[in-house]
Amino acid sequence: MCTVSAVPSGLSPTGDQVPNVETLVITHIFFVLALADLFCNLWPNSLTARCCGGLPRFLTGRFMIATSLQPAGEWAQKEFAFAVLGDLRLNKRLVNVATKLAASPGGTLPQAFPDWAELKAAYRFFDNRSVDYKRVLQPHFERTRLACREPGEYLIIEDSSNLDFSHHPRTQDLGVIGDGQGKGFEVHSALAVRVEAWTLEQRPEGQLVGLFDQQCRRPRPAPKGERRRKRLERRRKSSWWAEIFAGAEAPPQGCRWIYIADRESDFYEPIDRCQRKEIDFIIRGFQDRRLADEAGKLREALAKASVLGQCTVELRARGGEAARTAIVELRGVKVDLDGPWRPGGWQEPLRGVWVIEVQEVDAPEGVKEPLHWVLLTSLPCRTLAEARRIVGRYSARWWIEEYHKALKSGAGVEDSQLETGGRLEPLIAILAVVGVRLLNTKMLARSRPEGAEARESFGPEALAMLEKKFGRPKGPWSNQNVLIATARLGGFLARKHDGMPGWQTIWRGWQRLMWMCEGLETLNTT
Ligand SMILES: [Mn+2]
Repeated sequence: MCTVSAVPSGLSPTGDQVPNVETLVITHIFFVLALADLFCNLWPNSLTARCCGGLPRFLTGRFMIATSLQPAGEWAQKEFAFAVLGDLRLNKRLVNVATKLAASPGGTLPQAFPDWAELKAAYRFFDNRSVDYKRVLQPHFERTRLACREPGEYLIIEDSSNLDFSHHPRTQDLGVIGDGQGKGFEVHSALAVRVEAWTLEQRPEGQLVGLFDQQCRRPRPAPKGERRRKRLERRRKSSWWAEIFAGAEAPPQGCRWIYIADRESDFYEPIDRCQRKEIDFIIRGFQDRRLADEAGKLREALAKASVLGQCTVELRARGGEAARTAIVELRGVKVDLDGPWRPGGWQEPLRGVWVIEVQEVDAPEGVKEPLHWVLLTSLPCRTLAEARRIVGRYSARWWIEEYHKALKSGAGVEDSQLETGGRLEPLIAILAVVGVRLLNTKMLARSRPEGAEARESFGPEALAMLEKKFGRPKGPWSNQNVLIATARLGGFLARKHDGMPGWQTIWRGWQRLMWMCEGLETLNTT
């Protein structure tokens, strides 16, 4: 389906832009096909090996993501047959188009469809308005949500990020982002991570399950001179947070979902939605809040709470400040919070919310803003051990930051060929799934550098290519050296002080590797 939607609606089969779009479509199909094969393969192996021991795969629930190198038709069937496009004929067409393109990933549309009638049908399909962002991603969401109903603990981390297309003046019909000057999209993602282990520092280690939800919007600027009441009535950015749970079934027994969001989401609606569905939450508070039934505010209650102890938080480099390990002091208190006013009246209080204050102590010199978090959570926080795990889980928010970086780099690799926002959206939907796969590879290279998942899933041809290009690695091919070699194809220098490769080089290298394998296959078959 990915494929399909990458050719946006409104495309004229005779229009000038057709060749461009074709190239783009094919390239991305190529990404998606190959990545789906490789990384889907990577993922269930490690999951089953790690958390499910010897259970047969069909019992673990992740069997549905397990695709090894399978024939194109089978793959397309699995990925796309269940997309809801409103018309079964469209599904049939979708599977057909994807199959054809999978079998001919290096070519153009006319090459994939030598028959003129079929080519016309493919263009008509791409033109169809039913093939949109949400529908492309729906099967992926459903698989993720189903996988999250297996017993275990899941972090569902939500955040938003901008895809900036300001530097493409020719692209029409984009949203307004940033300070109102930028143009592009706002992506709002909820990423599911399954917690599998805890480090000694009480930080969770886990496996990426997938996107629980994702929205892509082209925001319009707020009307000038809008009043507060009008603003509250309008559907605003803040109303999206945790909204995914409002219509969803609560998690089953033995299955814990912990919703994690930063202070953009503060505060009432997300907590209310989580409480109604008995979903745990850790949300960073933004403003001080009134307590219910008593005088006073949240910060005052925190100030009276006793200190539970200290722990450390790893901070990544940002805003010119280097990465550092912050030493923080923790306090916890349980409160009832007053409900805010919304059109229709005052809202019910939020009962029994734990609040943890995380305050950096002895911040090194030159640090402008010592770390200070106020976390609102459903998880009890009576002891230092409990508090440390809550802080550890909140720190796992960097998974989603890393994911958005992957998505931005992916969208940046080939962002210039489509000329309207509506055409770019389905392309972003495809890249969203590819980004999940790439993130998982990167995470495996980090958490299990010596693991063999990448070797198994890249397969002998890709490894032979890498070997031909860079020589045989000292040991066997591992998660880490496969990722590094792939990035080297994309321009990563891999010198001693270079650390791990960034997203740009990973994407570029991956793309090149796939083209090389394609060339090899062509040589071997002719
Ligand atoms: Mn944010």
